[in-house]
Amino acid sequence: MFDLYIGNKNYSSWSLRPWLLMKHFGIPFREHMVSVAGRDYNPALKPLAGNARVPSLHDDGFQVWESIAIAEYLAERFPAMWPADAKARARARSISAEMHAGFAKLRTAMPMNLKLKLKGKLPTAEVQRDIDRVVEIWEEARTQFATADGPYLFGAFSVADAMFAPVAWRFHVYNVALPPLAAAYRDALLAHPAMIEWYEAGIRESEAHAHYDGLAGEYGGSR
Ligand SMILES: N[C@@H](CCC(=O)N[C@@H](CS)C(=O)NCC(=O)O)C(=O)O
Repeated sequence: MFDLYIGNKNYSSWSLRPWLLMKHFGIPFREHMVSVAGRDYNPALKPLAGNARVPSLHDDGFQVWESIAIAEYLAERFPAMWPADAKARARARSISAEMHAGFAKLRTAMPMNLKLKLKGKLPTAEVQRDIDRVVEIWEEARTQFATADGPYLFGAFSVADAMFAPVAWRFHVYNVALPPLAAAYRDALLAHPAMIEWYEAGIRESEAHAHYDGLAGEYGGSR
């Protein structure tokens, strides 16, 4: 039996990734929520994961941590989590790894916080570079690799969509202007039933963390 340890749904973008993947593919799991406060890691989480962070997947007690490694572990059992075509699969892996390793400027300037209602502001040049790269990745996948099997990056929902899902919330909450293809893909992610389930649970949470909430004023909005 799988146990998935996640952080607060309002804030924990990394936790959303494996949670969404498991929900989309109908994999049964027990969900356990721990409090996260924007720390790089938390020694209190060490019993749950070697890296002292969430998400962490336990498979009958065996621990798998790091969102991309959790996705790979699951995909070994459920190969449909990656595109069937070898080149599409390779591209899906490249962009998933790029997401896992990069986009620090975007992540720092626009942390996931589902409760914020913002007007938005002009991104710095560095943040805009990250935004432009996300748009480029999405447009390339949708125009060169997507099959007719769905509105997601490679057609049917894959690990790559789970990896980019929190970015859809960021673009939405921080009011980032997107060209039409990227906007349509963002909207497809936001309309996913499991994304809606996560959002509705997230906005009901009462815990508040200044680290994430403090940005509301900067972007002309409120919590
Ligand atoms: N690279 C890790 C990042 C995980 C991470 O940064 N998790 C945060 C929550 S989103 C955490 O556990 N922080 C500890 C805390 O704030 O207590 C992954 O891909 O899973």
